[in-house]
Amino acid sequence: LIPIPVIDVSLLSSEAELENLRSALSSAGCFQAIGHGMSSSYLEKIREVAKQFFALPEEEKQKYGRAVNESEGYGNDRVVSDKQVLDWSYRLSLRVFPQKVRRLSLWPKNPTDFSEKLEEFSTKVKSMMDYLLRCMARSLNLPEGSFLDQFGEESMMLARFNFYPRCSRPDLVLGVKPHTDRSGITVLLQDKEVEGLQVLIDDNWVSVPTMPDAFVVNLGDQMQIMSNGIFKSIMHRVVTNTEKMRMSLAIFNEPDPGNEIGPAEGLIDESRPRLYRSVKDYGHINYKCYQEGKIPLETLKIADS
Ligand code: AKG
Repeated sequence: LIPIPVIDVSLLSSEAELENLRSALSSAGCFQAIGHGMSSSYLEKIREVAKQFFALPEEEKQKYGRAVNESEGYGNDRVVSDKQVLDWSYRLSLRVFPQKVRRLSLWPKNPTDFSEKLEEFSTKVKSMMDYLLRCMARSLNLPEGSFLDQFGEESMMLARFNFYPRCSRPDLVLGVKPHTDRSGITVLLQDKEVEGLQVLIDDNWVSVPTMPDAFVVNLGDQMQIMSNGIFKSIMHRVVTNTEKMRMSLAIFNEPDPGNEIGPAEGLIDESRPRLYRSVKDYGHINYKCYQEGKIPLETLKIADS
């Protein structure tokens, strides 16, 4: 059994926990974060507003329905081809940062405290992510801001509420197909009780156990680029379940698409040549590559490296 690393965020001022962080991200590319300062009763409130929203009648939820070719709003898997097996899920995706890009008309009015709770939660998650990005740089002996500065003041954060209904044929359909995140870093609040998330470690799909008060932190493609391939962007998927429905909330954080990002200078030397070229708006490249059936990170690799 391959265990998923657990990192205590409150201990990251110690060299020993920093080393655990470096090791988790360079081997697994993910970890469960505890000691982050958000209480179980607080996390319960976030889960509660999500649950209340998904429990609304379909026509009420459709008021926030996603338009064709848009990424924000409520709906199912986006259709990109007639051969596609659709993911077995309902999603509500909302951009939360920078504040000016919020489309508040898509933020549910019901439950009435939805917006307030999302605003508060995403602000807390943002400050935890900023801290983790500083720790990640320190764990590689880089200046603290090496990654955070590349994200910039206007880093883009998207919240995605996922609802996976029961499914009679888990052998035929997934909740989310295998993918790596295009983000730099993703923080996921899993369902309290129902497992479903699996990560690919050493060619094995490993179930991420539920830990009610922990966040799953996944590294995305853009941190693999910035760390010059030292940190891994984790491949993951969600399986379906005949017995129980499942919910999760993912917060994706990616660098300001106007910023050029690339491997941190301190991570390039003769023994470790530069693996990736610098890039702007990786999200766009990522989307195009998926449509064309290419692996996005491969297209940015420098030849002979
Ligand atoms: C996604 O929203 O991209 C996920 O991977 C969701 C993971 C989960 O539901 O645990």
